[in-house]
Amino acid sequence: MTDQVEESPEPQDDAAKPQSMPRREFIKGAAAATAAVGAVTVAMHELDLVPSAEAAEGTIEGTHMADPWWPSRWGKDDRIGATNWMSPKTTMDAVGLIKSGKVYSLGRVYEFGMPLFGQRAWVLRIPGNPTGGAYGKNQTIWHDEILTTEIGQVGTQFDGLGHIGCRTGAPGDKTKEIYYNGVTGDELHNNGQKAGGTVGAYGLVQLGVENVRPFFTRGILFDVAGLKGGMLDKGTEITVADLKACLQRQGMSEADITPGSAACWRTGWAENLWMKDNARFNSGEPGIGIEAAQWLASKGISVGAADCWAIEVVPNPDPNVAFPVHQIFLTRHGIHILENIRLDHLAADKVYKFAFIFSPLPIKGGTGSPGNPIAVA
Ligand code: UVW
Repeated sequence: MTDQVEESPEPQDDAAKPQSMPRREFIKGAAAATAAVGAVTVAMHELDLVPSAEAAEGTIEGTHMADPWWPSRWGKDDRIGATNWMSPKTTMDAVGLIKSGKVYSLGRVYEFGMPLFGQRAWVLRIPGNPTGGAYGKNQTIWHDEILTTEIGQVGTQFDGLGHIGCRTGAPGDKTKEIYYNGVTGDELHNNGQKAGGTVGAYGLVQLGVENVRPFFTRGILFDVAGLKGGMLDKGTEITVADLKACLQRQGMSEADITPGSAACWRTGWAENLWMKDNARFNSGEPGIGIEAAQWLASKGISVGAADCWAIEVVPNPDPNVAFPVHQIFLTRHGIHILENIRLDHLAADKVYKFAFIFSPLPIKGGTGSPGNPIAVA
């Protein structure tokens, strides 16, 4: 690869790590470690997230967010992040991977009872039976649905660049909440027109998911569950060595991860626990950590995807940090995230390279998108 993405900075100061933090306390630990002042506990999840408070101006010392991540390599006005890697050339490269024409659905069914993060909800109702009609002599009747949900953040979900940022100042200071390419929380909600004022409630005015380009690109599967002989447990970090071992086991090399690729890793988490043991599913997960995220970012991937709810190891082995991979991908590098996908069928067929196709719903101002990505082998 000629045009490498700049590596992210070195991660944490190990000396600062509490040594015996219970796993379920990890995010509370993160808040305490940043000396949260007057932070309000919000029961968002079994893991009780606490918003952290204090940080250095513009960055967070001693973390993967220690140096500024803007302007983006694609210029200060860029709003589409790593989808910039995709081009007609990468599309044709993906077409070249189609050999059998077999199509695999990577999306999960959206339904009542699927595991959800925190207090998110899935409420689908059909008004009337039928909803309308009958119309005309031919007596046409129809059904509509009403859906109440966090439309981009439930089930199989694609994270847009407005989903995750980093608070680098005092709580409430929207000018110090920083997202991809230095966009501030103030700009995200009201374009900076009302700095410090009421935020707009009608969708993000920047970095909304409608900006995302459709994906038709090279897909790569890292079958980590296959490598390890079964489902990884929660809190198990997938390392760069693991990803390299997957490539070797699969007869591939690092050269297979070309700029614009969709990188997918299989942990076995959802295929064993989805709607079978939601409490365990939600209690944490295996996934990549900071090291692997930085390595994948250095390869120029456009999206990171996995068969678990956050794609990253939860709890993180460093109890001082919460969802660092989300920040490395979305906030630092503009790399999208795709959660809760199916990969078991690809692994069963030993399909490790494929055309990855997904067009996120262009929901204006949305933080993410549901949908059914496909792999064509
Ligand atoms: C958060 O929203 C914190 O996580 P996710 O993107 O996994 O839903």
